[in-house]
Amino acid sequence: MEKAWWKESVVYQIYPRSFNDSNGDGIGDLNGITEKMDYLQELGIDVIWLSPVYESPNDDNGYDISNYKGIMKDFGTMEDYDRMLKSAHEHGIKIVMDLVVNHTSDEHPWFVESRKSVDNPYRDYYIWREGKEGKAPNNWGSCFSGPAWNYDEQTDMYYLHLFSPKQPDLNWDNPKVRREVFSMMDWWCQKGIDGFRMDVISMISKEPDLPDGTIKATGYGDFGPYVQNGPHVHEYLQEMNQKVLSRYDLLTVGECSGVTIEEAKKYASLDGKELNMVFQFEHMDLDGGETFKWNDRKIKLTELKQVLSKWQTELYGKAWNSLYWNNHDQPRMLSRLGDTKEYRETSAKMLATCLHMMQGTPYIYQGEELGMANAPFETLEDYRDIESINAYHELVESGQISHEDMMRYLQYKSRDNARTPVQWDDSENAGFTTGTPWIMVNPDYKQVNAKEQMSREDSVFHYYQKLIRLRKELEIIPYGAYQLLLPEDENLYVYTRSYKEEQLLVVCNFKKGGVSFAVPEEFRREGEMIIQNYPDRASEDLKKDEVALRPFETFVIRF
Ligand code: TEU
Ligand code: CA
Repeated sequence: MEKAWWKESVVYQIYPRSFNDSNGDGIGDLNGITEKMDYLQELGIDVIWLSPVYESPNDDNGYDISNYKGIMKDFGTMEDYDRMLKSAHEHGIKIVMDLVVNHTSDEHPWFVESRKSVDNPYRDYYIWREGKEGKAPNNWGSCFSGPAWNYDEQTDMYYLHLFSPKQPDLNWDNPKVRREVFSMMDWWCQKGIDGFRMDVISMISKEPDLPDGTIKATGYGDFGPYVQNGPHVHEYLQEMNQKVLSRYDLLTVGECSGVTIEEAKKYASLDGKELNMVFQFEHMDLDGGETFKWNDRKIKLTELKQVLSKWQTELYGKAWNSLYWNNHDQPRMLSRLGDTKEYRETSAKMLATCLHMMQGTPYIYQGEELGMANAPFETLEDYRDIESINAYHELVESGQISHEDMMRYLQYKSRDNARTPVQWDDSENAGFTTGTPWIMVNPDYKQVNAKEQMSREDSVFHYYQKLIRLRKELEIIPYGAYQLLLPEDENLYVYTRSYKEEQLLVVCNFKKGGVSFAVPEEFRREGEMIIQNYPDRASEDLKKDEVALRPFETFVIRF
C-alpha cells in the first residue's frame, strides 16, 4: 500500500468556542488555541481540525457562514489566525479547516442579493421554488426540526434549507457557485493551510425534481434518498480535486451522512480522484430509531463490531478509513459505552485502544484525551444547541415524547454534551475562562482536568500519548489488514492486524465486569505486550487457554 503522511497522522479536533478563552469574555478564541500549542505538541498529534472560525451570526455555532474570508469577532482577527497558523507549523502541527459549503448563512452577501428578486444575478446561487397550493414545494423536514423550506415574501417563493432557516442551501448545479467555492478554497490554500474537513459534503447535489420523501415520525418527509450521495456529487468533487485539491499537499475528509461502503469507495478511493477519506455515521446511528436519535437505548456490541469490521475489511486496499468515537455533534462516547465513575479511566483507555489500533486515520475530539464525559444538564435553559432546543419543542409540544423522557434523552444525546469547555485545571471554570462561560462547565472538572492528567504517568492523557507514539513506531498500525475474532461475543471486541511477518492481537472488554477470554490456539505463544490498561497483565498470561479479564480491560500483544 502506498504511504502518505495523512495515513500515518492522528488528528485532533478543536471546537474553538469551547477550547480556551484568552480574554475573559467566556468564549474560546484563536489566541486561546495558540496558548495551548505546547500542550498539543506534547500530546503528539499531527493535525488540528479546526471547527469553523469564519464570520458568522452564530445560529449554529459558526456552521452558518456569512464571510468565508473573515474571522468571527468572538474568535479574534485574521492577524490572530495567522499567528495561530504560524505557531502550529512551528510546533510541527498542520491545520485543517472546516469547509461549510452545502449552505451559507442567510446573512452572507450572496443570499442577501439572491432573495432580492427573481432576476438578481445571485438568484441561482440558492435553491428557490414556487409553493404548491399555498404550501411548501415538497414535504421535506429539516435536520433542525420544522420544514426544509422557508417562505420569502419578497418574491413569493420558497428557499431550501436542509438545516436551519438561517442556513440556505447553495445550488451546486450552478457553475458560478462552484467557481466561487473553489476560488475561496484556493485563497485558504495560498495562506498555507493543510487541508479541509468538508461539512455534509455528501448532500451538495440534489435530485433535480426534489420529490416528496417518506413521512417520518415528525410528520415531515425524509430528504435522505434525494440529497445524500446525489446525482452529481462525485462529478463536483472530482472537479474540486482537479481545480484545487490536487495542486496542494492536503488532508481532505468529507463528512458524509448517508454514505455506504460502495459510495465511500468513490469518495475516498486510493486513486486520489476525490477525497482522502470520509466520516461515515453507521456506528453512531446504531442507537437511533423512530424519532431520530432521541432515545436512551444502548448500542449493542455485536452490532458495533459488525459495522466497524465491515468498514475495516471492505475499504482495505481500496479506500481509506477515518476513525472516530467523538466529535462536536456527538455525546461523549465515554458516557455511551464506557463508565464515568469507578472505571472512568480504565474504560476511556479501553475505548481509545479499540479505535486507535484499527486501520485508518484516528480523530481525537478535544477533552477525549482527558476522559471528559457528558454534562449533567438539568433544564432546557442549560442547552445552547439549536438542534436540541428545536427537537425538544417539536417532539414534546406535539405530544410525541413526554417532557421527562425528552429531558433524559437530551441529557444522554445532546450535542451540547461535547461542547462544554475543555477542563484545563481545578481552578474556577476549569481554567477555561476568567469570565462567565457561554455554556456550563462540567462540575466534574475538580477531578477531571488536564493539569491533573499531565501530572500522573498512568493517566488517560499519557495513554493517548502512547497510542499516538505507537502508530508512528509500528507501520502495522496504519497499514496492516484487520480481522475480527469472536463476532458473536456480547462483551469482548477482539481483532487482529497483520502486516508482512507481523501480527497484533487487540483485546477489549466492553463489560463493566469480569469476562473470560478463551485464547485462540494460535496466540498461546510468546509475544510482546505493547500497551495495556491493567499494569499487571503480562503476555505470558495468554499461554493458558482462558484469561480472566477484568472490567473494561484492554491490551495489545505484538507477535
Ligand atoms: O453536521 C451534519 C450532520 O449530519 C448533523 O446535522 C447531524 O445529523 C447531527 O448533528 C447529529 O445530531 C454538520 C456539522 O458537523 C454540524 O455541527 C452542523 O450543525 C451541520 O453540519 C450543519 O452545518
Ligand atoms: Ca474569548
